[in-house]
Amino acid sequence: MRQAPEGNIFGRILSGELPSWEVYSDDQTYAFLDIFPQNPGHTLVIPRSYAENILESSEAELAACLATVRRLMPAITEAVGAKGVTVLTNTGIAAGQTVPYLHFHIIPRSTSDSISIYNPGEQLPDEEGRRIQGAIRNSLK
Ligand code: DGP
Repeated sequence: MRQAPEGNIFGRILSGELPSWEVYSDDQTYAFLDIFPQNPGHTLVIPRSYAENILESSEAELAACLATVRRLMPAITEAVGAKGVTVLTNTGIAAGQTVPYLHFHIIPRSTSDSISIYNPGEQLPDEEGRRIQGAIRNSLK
């Protein structure tokens, strides 16, 4: 089990040094309410074994996190009367990651809320699409 760097806020929550509104816990994951909820019921799921982000977590640890996310989604939805749920994880400061400890946001949604991290851009030109497609396929080799 990897330990979070000293002072890491979610590491301190996991160790019980800082309080949190725990909603679920098992031997691999821990889930608690976000202190700055975007909607009522906004929950964070973290692995007990430290990883800064999704890329540093093992497939087994990610599977455990997603199993917890999946388990909590209907419970949270029912609890707050949400109509939908957004699940996301920010990776890197540029993406809005403020806490360097892998966490999955579970954000209950309603059709009338104004949350949007998805702002569609201009339609992708065919040539640029082919260029990016080729670059990604090359990176995967
Ligand atoms: P992100 O921006 O993706 O790194 O999300 C970090 C989230 O963590 C953000 O929604 C606020 C939440 N958060 C930050 N500090 C605390 C804390 O001390 N307790 C709890 N419960 N949530 C926190």
